[in-house]
Amino acid sequence: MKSWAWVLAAMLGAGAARADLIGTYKAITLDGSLSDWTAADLMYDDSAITDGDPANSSYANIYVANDATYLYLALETKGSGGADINNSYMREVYIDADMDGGTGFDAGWMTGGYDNLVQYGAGGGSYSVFAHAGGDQTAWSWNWQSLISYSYNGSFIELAVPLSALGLSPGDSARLEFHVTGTGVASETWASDPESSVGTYTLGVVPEPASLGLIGIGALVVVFARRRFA
Ligand SMILES: [Ca+2]
Ligand SMILES: [Ca+2]
Ligand SMILES: [Ca+2]
Repeated sequence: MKSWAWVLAAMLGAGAARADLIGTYKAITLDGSLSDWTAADLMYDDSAITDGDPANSSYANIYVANDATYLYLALETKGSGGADINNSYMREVYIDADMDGGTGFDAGWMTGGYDNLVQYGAGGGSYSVFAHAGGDQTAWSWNWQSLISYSYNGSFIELAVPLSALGLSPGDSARLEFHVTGTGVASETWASDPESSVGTYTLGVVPEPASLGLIGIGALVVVFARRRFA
């Protein structure tokens, strides 16, 4: 009884959390280099991304991290030359910043309700974050919030989106969907999961000092000792 319950819990956990990510708190250098990203920052891998056409409009991996100022996104494209902002492709990231499907953009099937839209590309003309205007959720109506910072090199794009434009702070959660469209795109790229299971990114918090961790372990030892001798 105990063992099959454990197996079931493990299976449910593995199935439910594929694109969810507990973020790492760190500053990313926008230099078009993958060197400051690790596997722990990988939110969507190839299996969780529906490939678009042409290949270099689509993604192999999407990484996410944050500090107290920025949400950092790394978009690793397939093929070659896809990262260049001067491509005709429009790269979009949708953010349900309040975790409420009843607010923000919903094309009619988006259970997320996306409060913010990040756009990059479109022949070099787009590098901004917008907020949904509110009201009719199906209306493609957005208010400009801020420019974003970006860097690209070969097949790698790094973006820094100001948290102030998203109303997010470390410890908050937000659902992230993505999309590639624009001139030259024959087939659009989206998250491959059903919209209802689009991944949730929980913003990383500043790591606690080691001394606090040791105090915590000490407290556990005291509790354990008291139980033993009670
Ligand atoms: Ca970098
Ligand atoms: Ca894929
Ligand atoms: Ca929302």
